[in-house]
Amino acid sequence: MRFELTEEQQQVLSMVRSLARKTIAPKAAEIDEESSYPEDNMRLLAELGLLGMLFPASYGGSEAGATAYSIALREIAGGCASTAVGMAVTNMVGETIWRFGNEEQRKRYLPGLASGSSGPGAFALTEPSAGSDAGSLRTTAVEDGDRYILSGGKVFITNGAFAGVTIVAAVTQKDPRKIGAFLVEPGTPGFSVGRAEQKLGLKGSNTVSLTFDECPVPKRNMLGNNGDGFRILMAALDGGRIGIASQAIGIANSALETATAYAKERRQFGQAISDFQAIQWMLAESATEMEAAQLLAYRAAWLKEQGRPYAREASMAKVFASEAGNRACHKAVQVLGGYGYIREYPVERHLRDIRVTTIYEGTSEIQRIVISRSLLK
Ligand code: COS
Repeated sequence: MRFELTEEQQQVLSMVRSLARKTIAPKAAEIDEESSYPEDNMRLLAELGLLGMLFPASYGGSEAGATAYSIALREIAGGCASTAVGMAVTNMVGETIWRFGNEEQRKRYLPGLASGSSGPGAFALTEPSAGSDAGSLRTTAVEDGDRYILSGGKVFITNGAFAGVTIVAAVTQKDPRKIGAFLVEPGTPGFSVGRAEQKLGLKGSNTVSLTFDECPVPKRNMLGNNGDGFRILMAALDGGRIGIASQAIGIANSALETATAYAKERRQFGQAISDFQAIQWMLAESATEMEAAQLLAYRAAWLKEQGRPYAREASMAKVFASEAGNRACHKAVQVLGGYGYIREYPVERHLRDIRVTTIYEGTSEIQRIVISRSLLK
């Protein structure tokens, strides 16, 4: 067993950490304050090959592997979590098209996603009445000659207003479990985007509802075969969950770093507050939990890279990293006291940004279902 990054992974770490700290982090407070989509950051990520990390160079990607991707996402999240979400969904969509798409679909969509020229990717599964119960979709796709007619609506779709391609799940047959995954382009008749949601955190990420009003999608835009959709989307979410774990680790590490520096500077009762055991324990607990989260995320990413089953490990990494990360951000605010609660320091943003990591791409409760099913089957 070797607890070491490869030379390439180390290079990704140095490059992305420096980008995140020097260029991305300084703009994060403004992006949050103005709830503005981080277009410049996304352009930078594209230039550095960070939007197509999970598919080959022949389609414009950088094929860096799941571990390097997890490292890059973690570092970007530590700088600006809103930017990291846009990056995560674009990579997940690209990987899904690469894994399940045919040659024509790969050529049509992957170069634009990686270079940013087509806009980011979006992943439209969730509906008003189908969240955790992803199999209860109501959006339908009815066969009509050489196309499907999509009708229905999606909610909470990241990147939705800017996406160059959106993977849309819809029921294609009488059996509601028979789901198709469609590649839908902006401008398709009947496809419209709702207004951006006002969120607690991740304010710079774009979250919208999508409506499909008799929207014709060519048959050639279906990923895989009719009925494969649920499996494809669940497989995409397995990888996405390593991404959310990495994102939570990045946010929490940043909060811990701020709390540690603050504790050494802040003096009360004639000494630095870092001399008090109460503060030391909070820092120690957060550091220990985030280290454990990191090991879980690395292991899930490693299994994925080996082509071995990793759904359970991805869920373990996601549930642990997001819950421990929330605890770490909560403690960071506590260490900073009143200064943790105001915008002068970034920890209040970290606390708001990390909150959703126990919710999206499968709640903590869903992760526990996935883990326990794999134990009990
Ligand atoms: N990879 C591949 N296939 C999978 C899979 C996975 N990770 N998980 C399930 N499947 C397949 C199953 O093998 C099954 O196929 P068969 O019918 O051929 O046996 C099919 O999908 C249905 O699976 P299952 O019966 O387990 O589905 P359930 O409705 O019981 O739900 C959960 C499974 C709860 C795990 C799923 O609905 C889920 O992950 N929900 C959360 C959704 C989510 O993360 N939403 C966030 C959206 S993005 S913000």
